Amino acid sequence: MSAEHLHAQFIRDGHCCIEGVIGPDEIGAIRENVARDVREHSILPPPQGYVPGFLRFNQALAPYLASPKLMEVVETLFGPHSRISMVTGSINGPGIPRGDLHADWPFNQKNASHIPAPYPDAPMHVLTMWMLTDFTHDNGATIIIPGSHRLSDHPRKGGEIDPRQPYPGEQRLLGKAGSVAMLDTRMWHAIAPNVTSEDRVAVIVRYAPWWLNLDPLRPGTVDRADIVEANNGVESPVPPLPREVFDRLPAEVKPLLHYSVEQ
Ligand SMILES: O=C(O)CCC(=O)C(=O)O
Repeated sequence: MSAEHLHAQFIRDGHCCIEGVIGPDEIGAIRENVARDVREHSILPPPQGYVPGFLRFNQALAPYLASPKLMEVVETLFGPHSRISMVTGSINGPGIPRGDLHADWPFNQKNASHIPAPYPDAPMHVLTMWMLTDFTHDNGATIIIPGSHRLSDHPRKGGEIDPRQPYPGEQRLLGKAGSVAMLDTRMWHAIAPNVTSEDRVAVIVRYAPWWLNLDPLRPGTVDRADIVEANNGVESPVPPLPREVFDRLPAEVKPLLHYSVEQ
């Protein structure tokens, strides 16, 4: 599918999927390499593996992070000078239960730093799901509600829509290993149960326009202290990128992460 078609689908449905970003010859080794480091550095216990700032520990995806088609869609949405805002290593292991439906930062109203609902109808942040195993119904392909990105709020506890319940029309983010799904972070989504005996392995990379203030995510900044820490916020931290990791990144990826290099 062309970048133009992917962009059109993203605008209409809130998501699209680029197939074959990582080729069949590379995917097996990358999956093993990523899974090992997610297990080693996870801040959550099994069946989940969750590593914020994953690029500090593992650069297996670095050659792909500025893939031309992906960047074409990101730049059509945000213009030039976009950034990678978060890189999270993720394993959803056997037995993981269904999660709550939610929108992601900066639209998630549970975060201390959020755009208050009713939020505007504009894409401002993209979640990309780098599928390192196939994403199937049984292994917990993410639950998504296509079209919900056009709504100005998301389900949450005590509200009209119970975030714990299945929602009419919900679908799954299915895809082959090596694919990269793109989601508008306003789109309602949830963790799905993994009922297989194998881990679902992924890296979640988020892309933001230069004008979105990422400091509330970044420990050590004034905005993190004043907006998040002072209010017991739940935002995942995005630690700075060590200079030696940045120096080894491919030239086309450096502009996406330059802002985040350790001072
Ligand atoms: O792991 C998944 O399938 C969903 C992850 C998710 O909900 C999130 O990162 O906000």
